[in-house]
Amino acid sequence: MSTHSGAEIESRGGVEVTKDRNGIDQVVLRNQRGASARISLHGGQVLSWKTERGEELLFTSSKAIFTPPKALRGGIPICFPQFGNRGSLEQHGFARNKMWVIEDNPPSLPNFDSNGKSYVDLLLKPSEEDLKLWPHSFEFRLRVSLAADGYLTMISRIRNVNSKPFSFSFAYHTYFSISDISEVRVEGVETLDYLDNLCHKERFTEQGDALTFESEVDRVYLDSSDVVAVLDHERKRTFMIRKEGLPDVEIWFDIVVWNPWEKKSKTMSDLGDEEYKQMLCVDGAAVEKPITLKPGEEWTGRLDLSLVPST
Ligand code: TA6
Repeated sequence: MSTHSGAEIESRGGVEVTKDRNGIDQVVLRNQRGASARISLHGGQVLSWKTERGEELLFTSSKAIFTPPKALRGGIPICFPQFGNRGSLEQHGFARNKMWVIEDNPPSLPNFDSNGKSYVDLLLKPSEEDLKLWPHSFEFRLRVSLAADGYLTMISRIRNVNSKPFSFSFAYHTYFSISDISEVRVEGVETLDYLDNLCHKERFTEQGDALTFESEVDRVYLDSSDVVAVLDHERKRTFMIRKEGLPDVEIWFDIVVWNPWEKKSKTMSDLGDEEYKQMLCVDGAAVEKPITLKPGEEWTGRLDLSLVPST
């Protein structure tokens, strides 16, 4: 893995490479006010996103398994080349279980303003083993950045290098840390159709004003607006989730909402029995309409997460 020189790290403001308990590289981004984000090269997974007061905004299970190749339960696992369970690939694809590298001299991204942002560019390419599983030559560049105001941005650029056309589904599988599932509601999915994973992906239309939680929820909301809010009444704060997709904006529009609730939590060895109360997954995703890339084509999926005070 290539790393940046100390001077270059300093010049980019607040990017540091450390190691976790297994000796796997992690990148810590800091902004000038003390907010931070921590990304593991295992899976390109954001493990932590903290406010300038050091508050952790992402959920990590107390029973998380920190040994590869299993993805750690929490943070923001990258689900690619599939979200869900289909064919020979493991659930949610292999990208979150692979080692990524830090990319040197990244090609400049369009409209990327680095004022006050610290960032890292990670790269995943298929190994020979991966190509046996999924015979498509791709390059997946992930830029994670932390802005001066604490916004966390993830930009995924997936290119079909020279393979025949391929299709993929995708998700930023985001585990938000919440006070209690009974105190939370999701706004921005009202009146949308959704596929209910608890009813064999049957299609329903959401009624009512905001989504609240009284039991297990596992839904893919379709063609969502590009802003969704997760309001935590107890903590008087709201997570804002903004998505943008290029070139075909309408593809990058699904929102996955998942809480396993009590019964399913008890079946999950890497989640505490009661921890479903402190987590909620609200994922920017492209699930219903997989993305197809011809040779040389590239798809960009951007996600901006921010935290705003709310009553
Ligand atoms: O819809 C979200 C979901 O597919 C749920 O069905 C549940 O399986 C969750 O993802 C977690 O999946 P994972 O493979 O991370 O345990």
